Amino acid sequence: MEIDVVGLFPEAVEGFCKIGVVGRAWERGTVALRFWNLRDFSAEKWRRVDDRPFGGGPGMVLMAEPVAMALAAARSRNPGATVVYLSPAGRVVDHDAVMALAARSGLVLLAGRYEGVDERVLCACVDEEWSIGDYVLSGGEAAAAVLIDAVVRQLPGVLGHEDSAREDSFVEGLLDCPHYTRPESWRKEPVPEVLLSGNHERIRTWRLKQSLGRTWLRRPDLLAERDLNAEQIRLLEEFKQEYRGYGHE
Ligand code: 9WO
Repeated sequence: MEIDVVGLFPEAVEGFCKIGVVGRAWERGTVALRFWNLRDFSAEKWRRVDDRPFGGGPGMVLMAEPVAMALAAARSRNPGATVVYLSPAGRVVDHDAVMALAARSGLVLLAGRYEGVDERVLCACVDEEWSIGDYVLSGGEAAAAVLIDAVVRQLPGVLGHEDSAREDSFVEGLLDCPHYTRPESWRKEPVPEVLLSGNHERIRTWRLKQSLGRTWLRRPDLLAERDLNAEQIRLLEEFKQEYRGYGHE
């Protein structure tokens, strides 16, 4: 898969893409990443790419021509790519959206700044608008980095043994279970003994029970969307009884 990032601070996204899972996928060639600075496509003095909004109002707006030229340059390297504008007005990304984007041949991600981008170039050159959540950021770069991370993780072979992707509890529609590592006792707090038992079946069911219980407590909306199997129903009931047994509501 090929991903191009276009914006005023592409180096911010590039730095993020050099580490961890995305960095390894880039090194291995599972994903090709390119970064384009809008200022390199300015025809104006001082590499200007923004100007005051028509109709008045605060801030500046990114001009259409540099954005169009940068997107064209990116698309010339990434033909057939979907051009995505990261914006609070976009459809909010969820797991299904990540999977759909990961199936595309390529993505060109446009990260805006200031008050936004001239609407005419958005209409002419952008295929889809996506948001990472209902809040306003200072620019689209952080959102582009989040989207790249979520999408690249889903590319074949990226997460080492494929199970990791499937076990990503969100794939199951459940929140993750708690995790522990050394020391066994930290500030007098122990690790749950089941995790030290070496009994893999006990550990599996404990982790599933914790995922179900956490989802029930923190994100009941996720539970409402899915059918639980007999084991999951039993484990969740056990969790609820134990939780109420501790005097919780
Ligand atoms: C600024 C603003 C202020 C009040 C109400 C709505 C607003 N929208 C914007 C806005 O979109 N400003 C931009 C900065 C221009 C486009 C890039 N920027 C941005 C992207 N802010 N927040 C995002 C973003 C992207 C993806 N997911 C969530 C937020």
